[in-house]
Amino acid sequence: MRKKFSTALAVLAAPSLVALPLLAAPAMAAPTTADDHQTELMATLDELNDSGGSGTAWAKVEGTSVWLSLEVQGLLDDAPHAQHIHIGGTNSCPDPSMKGSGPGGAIRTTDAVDSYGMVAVSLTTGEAMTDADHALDVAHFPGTGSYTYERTIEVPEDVAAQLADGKGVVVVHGVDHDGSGAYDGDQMSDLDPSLPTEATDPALCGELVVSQMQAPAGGVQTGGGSTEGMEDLGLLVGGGALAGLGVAFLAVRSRRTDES
Ligand SMILES: [Cu+2]
Repeated sequence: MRKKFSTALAVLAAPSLVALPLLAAPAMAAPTTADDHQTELMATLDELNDSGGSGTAWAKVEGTSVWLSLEVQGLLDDAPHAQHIHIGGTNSCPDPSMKGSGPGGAIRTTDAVDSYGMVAVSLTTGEAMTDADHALDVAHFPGTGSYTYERTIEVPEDVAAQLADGKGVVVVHGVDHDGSGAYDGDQMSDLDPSLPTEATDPALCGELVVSQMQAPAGGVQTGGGSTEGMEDLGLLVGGGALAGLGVAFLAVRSRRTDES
């Protein structure tokens, strides 16, 4: 199921992008300058659409460099979970009880766009592109229901400034509404009509708020199978799984420095 799904998506990737005006980040006329100092943010990821999932996200913004870490549990297994930072709207998560246009009143991605806005950053794995055009690059999103994600991403200045301002919202997608164990059903996605709406409906949402808390220095809970869902295990070789996240952050930063 997973392979077939990914292959179909790869084939459809190019045309589907054209059909995604709602996801495109608006061009900013006069980009503001991101703060030079480091801002730390945190989001509690709450379930939408009774997804059964939960999670936490941490972010650090320094200039236009954004380090992100996600811990997610309880979503549909063996299925890709697109994940993004959305910016815009009221920079908030929708009321989980809002009635959407999906099956049985499920909230579809576009139903809540007034709340969380559009995709600003695609939280893909490995070296995959991270702009809004890659919002459905499903081959490069986590593929299990529980996973740990970590990546440092260069973002445009206006995006960094808004994130540092506490205006980012993390949204994780993919909900098995009917409990069949796969993305299926009659209703197609509001983002890509070739996909079931289950594949793109929002499952988790959390507002990235400025935090005084340090990102966990002793390492987040990277128990047993927490990395199984990563498409690219190389992502973790930098030490994220064993060393603390703070150490991993420094490692990533120094590697970046070496390369430049
Ligand atoms: Cu999204």
